[in-house]
Amino acid sequence: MSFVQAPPALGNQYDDDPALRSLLARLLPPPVLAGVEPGLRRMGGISAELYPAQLADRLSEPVLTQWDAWGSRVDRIELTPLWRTAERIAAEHGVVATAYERAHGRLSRIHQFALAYLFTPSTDIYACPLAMTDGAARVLTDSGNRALIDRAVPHLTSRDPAAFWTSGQWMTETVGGSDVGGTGTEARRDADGGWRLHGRKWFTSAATSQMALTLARPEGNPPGGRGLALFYVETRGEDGSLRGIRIDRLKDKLGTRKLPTAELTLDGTPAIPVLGLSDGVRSIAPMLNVTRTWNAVSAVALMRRGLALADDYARRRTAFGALLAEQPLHADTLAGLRAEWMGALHLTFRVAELLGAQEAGDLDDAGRALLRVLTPLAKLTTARQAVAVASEVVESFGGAGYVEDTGIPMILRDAQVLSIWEGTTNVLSLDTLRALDSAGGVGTVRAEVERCAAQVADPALVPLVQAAARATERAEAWLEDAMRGGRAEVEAGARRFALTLGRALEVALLASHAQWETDRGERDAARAARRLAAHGMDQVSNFAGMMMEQALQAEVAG
Ligand code: MFK
Repeated sequence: MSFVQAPPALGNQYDDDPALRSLLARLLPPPVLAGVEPGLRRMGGISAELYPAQLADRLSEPVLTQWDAWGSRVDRIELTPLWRTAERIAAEHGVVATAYERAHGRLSRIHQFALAYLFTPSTDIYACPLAMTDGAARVLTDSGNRALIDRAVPHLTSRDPAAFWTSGQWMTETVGGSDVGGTGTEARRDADGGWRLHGRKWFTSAATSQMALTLARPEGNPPGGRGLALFYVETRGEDGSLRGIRIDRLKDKLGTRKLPTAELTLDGTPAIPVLGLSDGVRSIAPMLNVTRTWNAVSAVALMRRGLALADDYARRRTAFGALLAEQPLHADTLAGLRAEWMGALHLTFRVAELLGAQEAGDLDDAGRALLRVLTPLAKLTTARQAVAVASEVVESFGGAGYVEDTGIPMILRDAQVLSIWEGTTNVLSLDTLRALDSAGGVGTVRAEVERCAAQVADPALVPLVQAAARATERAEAWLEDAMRGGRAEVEAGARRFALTLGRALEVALLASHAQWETDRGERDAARAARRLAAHGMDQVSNFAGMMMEQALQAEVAG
């Protein structure tokens, strides 16, 4: 009889995740935790149940039909079966609605993002339309545009699958996804005094949404981001046909292949200005900050999925006479990945905590500044971690990880998008500089690291928060020095600078949580925090030192 390897399997993804449960036990008072836990456990069960369906659905992809048999242009997109299921589950379980119902006040974002974290890995990136739906609900609610709020927000935040709408976020054009100020779509007045959009959107995720927020330049406006305006679009008329929109094709992407990402031509699309006729980039920014938080949640969720599978496999797979889980080097490798995921989890949920407090009107100026800075830092840091962790997860399965029908390669392909969409690592590093500028400097981050350090007393944890504080100080010193060299020098180092701050925050937040766990006799977070700190934080002085060494070597050689 030949040997057959048992595949990895998943249990309830809430019960099996002590790091999430420990985090929620600290963040949520016992009555709130008791109230939300049954729903989280249900979602953890759904996540495990959907995983085999996700594997079975592996090869199906959305299909665009542009013409019917008789020559009429129809532009219909057929979604994959799992996406249709995911839409129903998302609505019924309030994966967006929870944040707007605000049943737990300032803690509602923590509840919502815990649901999203459990929902995301088994639903083929259905988190993308949910992220944009959430962002659109936020922008519309904040806009004060009563007609649009009354029209759309009840749909975007509905728990009834029949009433639930998703929203697109159409920003990217052929000039690029980053330099949005170059948007070429024009908004022209029609005979009735309404607005019609004309242009080409080059990369629109979730083209099947009922509405979208998009940018266009009202005719006669100047170039650049300030000349753009934010518009609301309903994609289909009452008869179901697209309103002045042609779907030119679906994108052939490295990953997220279930997402019907499309190129669109807007040819007289009726649209309504959301918030005046200029400053479109500023108007859509709250949406970006919400979707970037979703991006971080998705990064943590994909890391968790990879690790859940790798951990389970390590307990089933024997090599060289022992289970992988019992082999010191394999166990050590997985422990390193676990530390990265746990650091990312704590940074991401700190953003969720602050966002919830802000939305509940419970955040002071310093808290708002911190949220503004932590949002790009969490997005860029966790996205890079997700790609690295997903790559190691593939390797932890050996050859099986490289074989498509194990479902493992999909994790890596999907993770790779997280550092690109919603702003690349470099764009987010520059946004961090912009955010620090408005927040009054690195002191915002330093204060957060100090807040964490003040909670730590265990002698094994104190050196970790001290190291995080030193890394933050070095980043601050680097910035001051680079600013003397000019803008180009600051921008050139912005990524190393931002990653230093992101990693220092992760270590500080994880260490302070570890103190809370230690007080309760648990050491998981302490082990992970030590490990994360050992992976390193400081990418500015190490780099500066390396450059100096290279310069000296070149001088000696010369
Ligand atoms: C799985 C879940 C994830 C969900 C995935 C969804 C997939 C969807 C696929 C996509 O749609 S990806 C496309 C997303 N596109 C981006 O993320 C754009 C990336 N580029 C940037 O973020 C650029 O930095 C930016 C477009 C903002 C630069 O444009 P500008 O016109 O050069 O901006 P400028 O002049 O710096 O800023 C304009 C105003 O906006 C300023 O305010 P003021 O007018 O008051 O001075 C900025 O402070 C403000 N602003 C910019 N970014 C902000 C912001 N305010 C708050 N938060 C921000 N993040």
